[in-house]
Amino acid sequence: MISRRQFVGTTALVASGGMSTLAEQKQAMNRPVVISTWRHGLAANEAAWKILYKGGRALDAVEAGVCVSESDPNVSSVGVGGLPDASGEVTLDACIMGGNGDCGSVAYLKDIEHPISVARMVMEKTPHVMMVGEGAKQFALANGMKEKKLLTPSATDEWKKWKSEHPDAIKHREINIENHDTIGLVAIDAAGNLSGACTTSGLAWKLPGRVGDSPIIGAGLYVDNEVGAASATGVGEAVIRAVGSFLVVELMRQGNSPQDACRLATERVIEKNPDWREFQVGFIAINKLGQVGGYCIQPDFDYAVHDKQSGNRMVKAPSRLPAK
Ligand code: SD4
Repeated sequence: MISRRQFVGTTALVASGGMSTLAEQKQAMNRPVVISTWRHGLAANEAAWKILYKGGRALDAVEAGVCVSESDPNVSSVGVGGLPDASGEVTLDACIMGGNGDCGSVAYLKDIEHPISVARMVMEKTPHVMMVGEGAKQFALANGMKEKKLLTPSATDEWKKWKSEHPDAIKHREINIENHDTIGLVAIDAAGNLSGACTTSGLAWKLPGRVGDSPIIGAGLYVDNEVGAASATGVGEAVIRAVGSFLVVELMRQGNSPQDACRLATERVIEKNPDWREFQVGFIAINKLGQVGGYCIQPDFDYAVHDKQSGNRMVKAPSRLPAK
C-alpha cells in the first residue's frame, strides 16, 4: 500500500514535471543518473557510472565517484591535494547518505586519504552519525585505513606563499572565496534509489579546528528516497545558516523542479547572509525522476551530469549575479 508520504511525494513530482499520470511519469524517468560539482566531477561521474550502468547501487557509486577526487593530487580542495589550514595542516570533512535516512560523517580528519569511506564506516559499523578529529582517525585506522601524509609539495608552496603575505591576521572569508571546489555527488540508480556523498579539505587557510557545511547532514548534503537529493558547494558558513541541502530537498518535496529548488534555496542563503555578493554558494539536485538542476550566486559554477542519453558532460549553472 502506498504511504501518505509516498503519495504526497509522487503527487508533487507529477505536478513539477507537468505530468498527469503515473504511466507518463514512469516513461519520463531518466535512470540511472549521476551529477557532481565542478569540472573534477567528470572523472568522479565516470567512476560512479561504471557501477550505475551495470545496475549497481547508488550508495556504492557515490562513494567510488568521490574517491577519485580524494586521490587526485591536482584537486586542491579535496583529499590528498587539499590546501591546508592556517597552521599548514590538511584536515578533511566528508559525509555520505543513502535514501532512507542512513548517513555517516567525519570532520577534522587528518592523514587519511579517503574520508568518505570512513564516513561510510561510521554509518555502517557504528550507532553514530558523526565522528571528528583524533577519534575519527583512530576509528579509521582500526578499520583498516592506512595513515598517509596529505600535504602535497604544491600545497606546501601555496601555503608558504599565503603565510608570507598574511603574517598576522586571519580573516578566512575574505581570503578564501576563490577556494571552493568541494565535490558533492548525488545519484539515482536503475532501481530508483538515491544516495549522495560530499567531501572536502574545506576552505583553504581556514582557522585550525574550523568545520564547514560539507560533513553536516542537511547542510552540505541531504537525500530522501521519496523525493530527491542535493549537495552544496561554496562558503560553508553561509550554507549552514540556511541548512541548504535539506532545504533544496524540501523545496522539491513541495513540487519544485530540481532547478527551481536550487534557485529558491540560493535565495534563502542570500536572505540569511547580508554579504552574499562577496562569496560563492552553489547547489546541485536530482529528483526521483532523474531530473537534475543547479544554481549559484556567482556566475562561475558548473556541474557534471552523466546519464544514458547524453553521456558525461558539463552544465553551466545559472547564477543570481550576472557575469562581470
Ligand atoms: C566548506 N563548502 O568547507 C566547503 C568549501 C568548499 O566547495 O570548497 N566548497 O565550506
